[in-house]
Amino acid sequence: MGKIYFAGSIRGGRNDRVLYREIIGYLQQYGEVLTGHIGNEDLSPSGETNMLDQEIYDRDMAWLTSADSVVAEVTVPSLGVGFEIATAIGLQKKILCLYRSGDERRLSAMIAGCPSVFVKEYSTFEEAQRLIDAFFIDRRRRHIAV
Ligand code: 6K6
Repeated sequence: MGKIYFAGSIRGGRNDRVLYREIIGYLQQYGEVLTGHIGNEDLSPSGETNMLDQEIYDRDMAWLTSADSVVAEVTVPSLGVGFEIATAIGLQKKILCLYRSGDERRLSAMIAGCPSVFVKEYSTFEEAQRLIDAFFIDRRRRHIAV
């Protein structure tokens, strides 16, 4: 099984942290999730104080480089998640962006309009599960076909 880099907002805001944890749990059937701490409910926007920002950056970039695929929950806008998506595109990773549309907000055109990522809208966790299934089952077929 491959390695999965999950991206979700930390300093951008922790409102979706419970959902991140659920998504991470679901992703584990498809591979090793490198960034399980993003779903950690105890992680505050300023938490994990024992690591310097540069150590976090270095570790996450190494994980991203080693990952086979990237799944990002992009509903809460996050500079870090946007940066990771752009970096993953440069590394030619397969990328799934999951987004919950709302009345007020719209996804950044730099993600919504990017042809190098799969952007999928959903509203319930069950819908997110089906989108994740489709993303990984499609990947497996591709592997078999090659
Ligand atoms: C933890 C809590 C607050 O700050 C931290 C530092 N710890 C981080 N640990 C791991 N990954 C991080 C951390 N901060 C940012 N990231 C990465 O950037 C994650 O992989 C997230 O996908 C993304 C979140 O970026 P921001 O801009 O929302 O923080």
